[in-house]
Amino acid sequence: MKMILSIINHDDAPTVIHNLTKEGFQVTKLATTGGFLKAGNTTILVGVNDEKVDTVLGIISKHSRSRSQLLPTTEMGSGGVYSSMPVEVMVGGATCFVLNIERMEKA
Ligand code: 2BA
Repeated sequence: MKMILSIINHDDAPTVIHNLTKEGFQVTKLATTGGFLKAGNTTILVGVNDEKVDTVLGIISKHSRSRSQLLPTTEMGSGGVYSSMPVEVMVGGATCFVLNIERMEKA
């Protein structure tokens, strides 16, 4: 058995979760925050048998888009004048980790 841990954009989360549950997968959704942008994202947990991993990754990938986001930065220039120079960062689609699960129990 595997645990798929996938970090996705907030805007993609409802569609990803809808399509996973429609296909019979159980999903847990966590509200998370990216360390770099310090912006909210969504992490989903999906526990599945090994042979279903590619199906789940396919559904997540199909419904997750990459986006460019502007990261505000401030720099001190000559003469002590601050200027803001936003940096463009590409975010996503989804960042997925597939973890081995030794045992699952519903107690
Ligand atoms: P954030 O940490 O907020 O990162 C947002 C985006 O900023 C990243 O998109 C990447 O394009 C860029 N970025 C992140 N750290 C950077 C750095 N040190 N220098 C330059 N650019 C950087 P994604 O790679 O698509 O990641 C989206 C979100 O997925 C991340 O949000 C983070 O919450 C999570 N994530 C990605 N890789 C991870 C990893 N190896 N471990 C844990 N979480 C990860």
